[in-house]
Amino acid sequence: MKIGVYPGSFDPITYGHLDIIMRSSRLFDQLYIGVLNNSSKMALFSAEERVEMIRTVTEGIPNVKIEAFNGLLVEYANMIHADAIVRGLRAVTDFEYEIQLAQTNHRLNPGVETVFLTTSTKYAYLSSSVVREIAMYNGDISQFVPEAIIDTIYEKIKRKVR
Ligand code: COD
Repeated sequence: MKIGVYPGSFDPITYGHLDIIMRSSRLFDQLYIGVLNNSSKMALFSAEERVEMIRTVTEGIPNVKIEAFNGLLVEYANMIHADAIVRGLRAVTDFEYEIQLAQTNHRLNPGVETVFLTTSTKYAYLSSSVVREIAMYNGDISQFVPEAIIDTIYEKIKRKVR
């Protein structure tokens, strides 16, 4: 049984993330989505809220399991017996960070490989921070995130800026 883990902040999940989830779920028997819960990284949504939003939008994908994790990714990957870490690449700007992360993780745990999926071109520009910024100014985010989580995003931002 091949196990993959797609880790990230997912603050919030976007169509770009969802595209990587759908495509990588076909490459593994079981795909874990690991939501980073480290307190050092300031997130708009709590880990529980991010997990819940991902659950909502991945309901139809049977081999996906969503969990929050703390600490080092390689330790989480070990715990769930992952064969590979999945990451998405949008542009060369992602590459420097991603290669450093992959090489560090491989150094820490040579038993887990990192595999990269290139973004679908229609989502190459998309990031969670773009979604947060547009929502902050009450802009239309419907082409960036699934409809089922749009209200949750606006409500959270309204409460934060008050
Ligand atoms: N199209 C394709 N891929 C995309 C898109 C898009 N539009 N948007 C994002 N992605 C990809 C990203 O490139 C990334 O691969 C993934 O989706 C998740 O993105 P984010 O931004 O939600 O998550 P990150 O990059 O902040 O996640 C960072 C980690 C949580 C993986 C990292 O910080 C981590 O592992 N932290 C734990 C501590 C640790 O082990 N550190 C490493 C050793 S120093």
